[in-house]
Amino acid sequence: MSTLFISDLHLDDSRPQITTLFEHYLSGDEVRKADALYILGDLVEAWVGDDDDAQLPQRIANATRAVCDAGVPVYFIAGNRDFLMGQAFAERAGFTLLEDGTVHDLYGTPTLLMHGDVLCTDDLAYQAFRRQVRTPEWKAQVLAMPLDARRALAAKARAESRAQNSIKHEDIMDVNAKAVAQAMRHAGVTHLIHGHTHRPAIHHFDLDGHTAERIVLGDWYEQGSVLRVTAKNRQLRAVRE
Ligand code: LP5
Ligand code: MN
Repeated sequence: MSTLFISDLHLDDSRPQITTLFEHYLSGDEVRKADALYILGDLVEAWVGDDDDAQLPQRIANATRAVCDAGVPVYFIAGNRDFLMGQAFAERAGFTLLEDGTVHDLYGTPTLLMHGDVLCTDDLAYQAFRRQVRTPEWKAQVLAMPLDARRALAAKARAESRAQNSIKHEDIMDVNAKAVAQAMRHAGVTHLIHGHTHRPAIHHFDLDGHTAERIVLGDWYEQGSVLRVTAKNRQLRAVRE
């Protein structure tokens, strides 16, 4: 009995070995015997729409659908790289889309699940960008553009983001402790799992007199990273071939 969490795979044609690792991991025993698999955002490097006819989205859909067909539910929370993913792809891929900030019960422990970007409140430029691109109007306008134009826009946004990240202080790109406490308080939980920052760790801290736990998932740039939760413990570890 275990529940698995992954995020920040950033699947992309430039890292074919990671796509293969993802496929192998999803077809292996650990996943096939799990109670559920959660993907907490940034599954791909850049999602330009559910109508993308490239090979990668199809491979992803095949991999996750096989997990769900094997009886293991797959849940997905969008990240800042795949916020344009919608219900059409979720249906093809057999997974359930969850709102960022959903609380699920894990073996008796209510746990807040997020991608993590909303917690980075010191990153004012990013939060302004996020507010702009997450409105239904902005998304509809972009999704109405031809695929090629969306791919070009995503490439521009990636280049701009990379340039800005290189001059931002590391601390600005981490979560803000007050935002973490506020989100947990608001959700009424002492446990939080998120990705985004690529700083895998299990943090313990005091939240209004209770011991709270925040687990940060790792990225899949060079190897995989998975959190395995059971009724007894939580194990954050690497995934390799
Ligand atoms: O993603 P990462 O790790 O580099 O940095 C994130 C934040 N950046 C982003 C931007 C994404 O990388 C862009 C890719 C989206 C692909 C799918 C969308 C396709 C449609 C096109 C969308 C425009 O999320 C970064 C944070 C960092 O995490 C740490 O938290 O700091 O935030 C920024 O870089 C935001 C910038 O500071 C401000 C905005 C830059 C983007 C400008 C877009 C311009 C688009 C082209 C216009 C002609
Ligand atoms: Mn992210």
